[in-house]
Amino acid sequence: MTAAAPGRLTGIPPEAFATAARRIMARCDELSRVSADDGSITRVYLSPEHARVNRLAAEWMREVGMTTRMDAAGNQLGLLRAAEKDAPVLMLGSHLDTVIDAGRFDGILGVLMAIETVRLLRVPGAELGSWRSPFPFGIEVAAFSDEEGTRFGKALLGSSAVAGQWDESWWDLTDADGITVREAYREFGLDPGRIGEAAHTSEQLVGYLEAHIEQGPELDRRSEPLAVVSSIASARRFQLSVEGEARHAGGTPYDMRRDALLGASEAALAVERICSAEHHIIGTVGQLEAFPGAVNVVPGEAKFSLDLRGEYDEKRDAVWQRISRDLDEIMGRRHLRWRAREVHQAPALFCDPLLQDVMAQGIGSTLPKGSAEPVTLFSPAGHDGMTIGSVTPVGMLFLRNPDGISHHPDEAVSAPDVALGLRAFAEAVAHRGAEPVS
Ligand code: HGY
Ligand code: MN
Ligand code: MN
Repeated sequence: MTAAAPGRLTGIPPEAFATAARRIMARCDELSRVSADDGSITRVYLSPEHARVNRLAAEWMREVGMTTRMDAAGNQLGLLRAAEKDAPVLMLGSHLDTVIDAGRFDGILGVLMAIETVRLLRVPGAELGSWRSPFPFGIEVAAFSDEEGTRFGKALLGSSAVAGQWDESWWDLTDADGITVREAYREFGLDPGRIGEAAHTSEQLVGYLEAHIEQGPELDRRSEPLAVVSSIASARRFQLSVEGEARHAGGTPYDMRRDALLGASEAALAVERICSAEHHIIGTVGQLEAFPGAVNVVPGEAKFSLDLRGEYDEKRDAVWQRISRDLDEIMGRRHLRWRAREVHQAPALFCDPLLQDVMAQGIGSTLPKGSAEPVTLFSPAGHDGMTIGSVTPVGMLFLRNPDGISHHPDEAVSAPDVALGLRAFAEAVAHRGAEPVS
């Protein structure tokens, strides 16, 4: 294989990336054992599992010379200062929370790659045994606490606080047990009144870089290990309810039925039909429940979720209008009533051109000289950069996930790809370090 294009980190022996990759894989396994459920991975916001992984991440951050703190929103942060004390920081990170029955790498890989990047790039500080950033900016690693929104339905709570975007109405969101965000904060040892302290200003940040597994099959299909991310899909999430009439499953003729579950089922098929005909528009009904839920009762009520994403906010919203019109027709024909409550919305995030460029240069340093331009992919999956992008430029790196399965225990990444990804990510940071700070 011809030598890779020269990077900035020529002083780091290739085996250092392989060693770090092995450490990352082992720690992904270790974190996967911190779960609310035996035999599967579920770790939600402000849970005992959240506290335990924060402690582990903090230990690993200190191990590479960072000072650590948990912020007012439960995010675990590590800081490697620059020589100049009040210098801004380049934030690296991802999230440690998971969906239900999750994989081992979604979010977790990016946090651990950020920590290992600090280990690779740090230089001795002024005091004996201390370390500092070699760049005119510090490096802050963020292990965000709630990217998925699994517990309270609203996603990106942790990074929204860091972006100074906390919405007071979120304190009253409740989990499946009726516990509010406010109560969960207090139980976790956080003071809701101090949430504003988690906010970072644009002046404090140089940018945000995140490495993440691709949560789709593109890289696997192209036999490519890495990609630059061009943009992150916008998101809207709804909880919908359908009202019909509960009746006897045997004695009720079909022409008298107002079956809410059939209305919701037709709605789910309409979502698939409408979205699958569009480019980069994705609609999913992930939850569906019938009430009263007895085998011998025609369902009088049904509740279901809708996760709607699009590359462009406007197009996503136009598709939501079309879906709504179809629901009016379906429910009207079945003599049902429907309503929708929006529980989450985040605009599309277009990655910063400079950070896309340094990420491409980072990947280029892992490719043989004269290779084609690195792959660039749109991310239909959401990420914390969607909120952080409101205060600072964002760049992302995707790593190949064989078959692309994610939000599932079979989610995977290979150690060699992690070593390559770590080289590319660290190179991207070094390339950013060679650019003007602001
Ligand atoms: O749902 C998403 O796209 C992300 O994985 N939270
Ligand atoms: Mn996820
Ligand atoms: Mn994720």
